[in-house]
Amino acid sequence: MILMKDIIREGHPTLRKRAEEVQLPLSEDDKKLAQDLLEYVINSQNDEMIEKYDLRPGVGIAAPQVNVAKRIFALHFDEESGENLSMIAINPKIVSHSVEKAYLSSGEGCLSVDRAIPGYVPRYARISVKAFDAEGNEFKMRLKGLPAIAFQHELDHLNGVMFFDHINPDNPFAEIENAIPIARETEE
Ligand code: K1U
Ligand code: NI
Repeated sequence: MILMKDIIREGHPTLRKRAEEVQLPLSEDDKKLAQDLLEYVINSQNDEMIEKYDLRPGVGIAAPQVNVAKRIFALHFDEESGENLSMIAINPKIVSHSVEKAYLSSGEGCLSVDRAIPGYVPRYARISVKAFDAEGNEFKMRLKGLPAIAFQHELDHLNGVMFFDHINPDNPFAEIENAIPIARETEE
């Protein structure tokens, strides 16, 4: 089971590496890693598990964040979030994307970053993606809203990119052209 102690933090070199493609069919070790990543995000949205294991909530986590430089991540949005999406993504790719951008009006956070970094992070508003699941089956889907932003955040982790790399250093809250703001449910 993945715990906070297993998650590496900014400054660790693995977070800045391009992760390696995963060989298919998946090895048992890679399958276990993918399932452990998904388990972390599910547990981290459960109040009892948060309390018991001192977890930090997340909707996604990528293999490099547990110091494994492989192209695997997991995303989980429970029904309460209104999204109801749970996925393991192996060798994920963005096939096409909107011209329109989107950004979280509250900015982004990261399980590997222990400080608040203010600023807008421009992302594509809508993406068409493909990836393989833990059984090695290819799937394709379209994403928008918070799931699209989370997918791009996790894909960045596979390319050694951190969310704050995208923030305008001169004016973190500068208007982003042709972009829609997205408010989290907890926001007013
Ligand atoms: O990769 C990570 O560090 C996890 C990170 C990914 C992320 C997704 C979307 C926007 C920004 C960052 C998080 O999951 S941050 C926590 C979060 O966004 C969240 C947690 C619980 C409920 C709702 C949102
Ligand atoms: Ni992150």
